[in-house]
Amino acid sequence: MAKPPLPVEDLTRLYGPTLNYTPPGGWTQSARHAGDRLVKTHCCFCGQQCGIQLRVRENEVIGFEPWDEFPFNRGMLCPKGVKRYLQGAHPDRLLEPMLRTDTGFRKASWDEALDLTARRLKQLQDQYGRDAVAVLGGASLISEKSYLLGKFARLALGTRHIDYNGRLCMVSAGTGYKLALGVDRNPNPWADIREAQVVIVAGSNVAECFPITTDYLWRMRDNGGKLIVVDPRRTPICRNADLYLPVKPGMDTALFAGILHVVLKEGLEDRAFIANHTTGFEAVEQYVKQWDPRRTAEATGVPPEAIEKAARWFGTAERAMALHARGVEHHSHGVENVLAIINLCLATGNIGRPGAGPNMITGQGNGQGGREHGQKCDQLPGQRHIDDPAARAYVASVWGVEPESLPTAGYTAMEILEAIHRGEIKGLLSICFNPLVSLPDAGYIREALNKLEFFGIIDFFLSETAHHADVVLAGSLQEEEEGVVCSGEGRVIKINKAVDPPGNAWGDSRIIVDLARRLGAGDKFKFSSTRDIFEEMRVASKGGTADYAGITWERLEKEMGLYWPVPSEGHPGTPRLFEGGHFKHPDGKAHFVVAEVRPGGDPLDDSFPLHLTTGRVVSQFLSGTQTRRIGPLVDQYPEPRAEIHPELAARHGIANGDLMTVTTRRASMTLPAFVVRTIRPDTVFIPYHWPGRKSANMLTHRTLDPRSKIPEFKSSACRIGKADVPDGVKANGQLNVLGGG
Ligand SMILES: Nc1nc2c(c(=O)[nH]1)N[C@H]1C(S)=C(S)[C@@H](COP(=O)(O)OP(=O)(O)OC[C@H]3O[C@@H](n4cnc5c(=O)[nH]c(N)nc54)[C@H](O)[C@@H]3O)O[C@H]1N2
Ligand SMILES: Nc1nc2c(c(=O)[nH]1)N[C@H]1C(S)=C(S)[C@@H](COP(=O)(O)OP(=O)(O)OC[C@H]3O[C@@H](n4cnc5c(=O)[nH]c(N)nc54)[C@H](O)[C@@H]3O)O[C@H]1N2
Ligand code: SF4
Ligand SMILES: [Mo]
Repeated sequence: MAKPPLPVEDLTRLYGPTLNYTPPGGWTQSARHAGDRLVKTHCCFCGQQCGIQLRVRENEVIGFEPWDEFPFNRGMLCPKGVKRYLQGAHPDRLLEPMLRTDTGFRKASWDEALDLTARRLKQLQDQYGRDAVAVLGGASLISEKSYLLGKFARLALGTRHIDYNGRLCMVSAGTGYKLALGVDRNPNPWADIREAQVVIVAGSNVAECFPITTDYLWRMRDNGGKLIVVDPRRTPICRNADLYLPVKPGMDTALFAGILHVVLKEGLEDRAFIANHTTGFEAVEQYVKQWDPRRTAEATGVPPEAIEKAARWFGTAERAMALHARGVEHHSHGVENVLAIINLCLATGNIGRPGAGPNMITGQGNGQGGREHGQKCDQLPGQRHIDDPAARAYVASVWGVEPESLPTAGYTAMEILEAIHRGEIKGLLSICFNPLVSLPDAGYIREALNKLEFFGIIDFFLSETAHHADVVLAGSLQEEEEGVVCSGEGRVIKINKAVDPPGNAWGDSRIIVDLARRLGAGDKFKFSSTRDIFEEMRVASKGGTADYAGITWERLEKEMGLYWPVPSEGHPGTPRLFEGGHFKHPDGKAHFVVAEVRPGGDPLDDSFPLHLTTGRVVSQFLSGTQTRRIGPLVDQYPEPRAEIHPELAARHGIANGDLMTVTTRRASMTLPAFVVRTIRPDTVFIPYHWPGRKSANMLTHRTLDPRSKIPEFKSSACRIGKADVPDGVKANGQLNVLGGG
């Protein structure tokens, strides 16, 4: 029986983010004291994983210092990194477990909260079967926690259904790289970017989302290299671009087919590399024949001369790289987009060498490590496939169980929510995920959450999703437990513990281990520290693709990280993959895969004639649970605005700052207009970091890529209009009048 929903607007009022919080000493760091400790670790936010030193006084992180020696960022940090330390002692920090009541939440003891969680999950499994309960994880978690969570789902609950928020992030890239190259990791270390003669950045707002990569691109240009940017918006990195290709949202496969067409027509391909190190070239060659510059230009909105220029630069360079992020991956043909980029690199022999290769720019803090050790629905530790009998046998032997007892592959993140909506999944345990804000079609997601018979959440802030939970377990920030993450480069690095969780909050790993014991699986979870978990994870990954067998915490500290695979303790690690043209498929070759142009899942028509695309701004992070609480970050960009071109604005009589509505086939949203010349006139952009009626995900649709199961956040059909605003309501800063929470 579904439970009646609590009044969410009330909860938002009761438990919404504290915005007027000012830490003691103001928003700048407090003065240094003699007794302060410095802890070398990494930023908890994006996949760049910048080195940082946290300044700690007693049991509180009170500031930071740059860590100049860490080679990736050499002391540089972005606006989020320098403010991350303000989360630990924030007044909204959850300091004890909470149970839902008829009107909100009450504090509970750990015994009460954990007993209830274990009992309800077990009851639901007894009543409806093991797969009636699902687990959701996250790629901000250190790898020890994601390994633990995968084992927890398979052994303590015995459910097939565990997946994670990285499913919304870059699984299209992972799927494409596995299909073409046999491994889901970036081919190049970032230092290679500086060596490239040409770099294409496709679908990434590098300056706002990966600020430190900007520096690598600048150095590449200082060395004489050329930068090509592919984006429907002229984002800040375009100031340094030599060529800008204003692609229509959703049309990257066609654009890269067009570029490859020119490369082949002009004979710029690397025939020797293709012959010796690849398969499948002929089919791709045949397919791109139809994508001549004129047809490509019509489909993509990029002028034919620009397509030719990009092809010539890329095709004649000795070392060329193509970096891509969510702009090409968040599509129902995200895998095709990625494959089209890889095909271009393979055809020109740009891979396995310094300054040459396709590379995905990793989003989440542990976006890479989070998809290596078994919190994906189809995965066992070491990036092994759960359907592979040898992988099952090996991991089962490490865990001390029979291979047959391991569940098979389950649903992906969005499919789990759909199964909840259908009533097939009844119970959910979620950590490090805020699906109500971050999944598409938020109205549908809210309905699903309200149907759950039991919902437990582990977080350190009360996210909007947690408003729907029965139990909220007060977990830990990254700096409150010790472990490893794998940065976007493929470099495994050490996260050091700075402080204990405050109040009566617990480390996430302690919560999961304790739950496993209460579910009767204690003998398989005899961990007393995250180091114990790491040591087991090393063994479980041994021989897998992401082989950590030779990694020790001590080596990571001493060597400033290690690039996997590291099969033995004497092994130096593998910064650059595929050197000498050796690929990870059984035949040792790279595989060309035809990337066919397909329409998106929410096509434009007369009623919805514009593209809506969504993404980020520099000062906010993901669903905003963390950054919407940090005053100076909020001040930089307090609420969503819809970016539109002056021509489009004029057509609708909208001036900068006016309230406007954006309507899709699902919902309508009212927000201020941000009139800018830097966007295509047929495209609207809204950042997605806010909940409730400020949520861009009310508007997005649920179509998934059939292979990666990523949602199509980057392209919905919409129409716009000037908002019908009641007299007296001014636009700027007045959005709260129209849309709560
Ligand atoms: N400040 C900040 N930084 C972050 C994050 C954050 O939330 N805030 N999140 C981190 C995470 S998890 C991620 S995944 C990354 C995301 O990093 P990015 O992918 O760089 O960021 P997005 O804003 O999602 O989208 C990137 C760009 O894609 C463009 N785009 C939209 N549609 C298309 C299309 O069809 N084709 C092409 N070629 N481009 C298109 C958009 O205009 C946008 O400029 O950022 C990471 N870093
Ligand atoms: N429309 C639209 N939607 C998008 C995107 C888009 O571009 N457009 N981008 C998508 C992408 S790329 C991503 S990555 C997702 C992200 O979507 P989410 O993963 O839902 O976003 P987060 O804000 O990271 O939510 C994580 C939650 O976990 C908590 N948390 C963080 N670290 C820890 C930890 O160490 N332990 C515990 N216990 N909790 C933790 C935070 O407080 C937060 O409540 O959003 C996706 N949604
Ligand atoms: S670039 Fe990413 S990792 Fe570096 S400080 Fe900014 S958010 Fe943190
Ligand atoms: Mo992401």
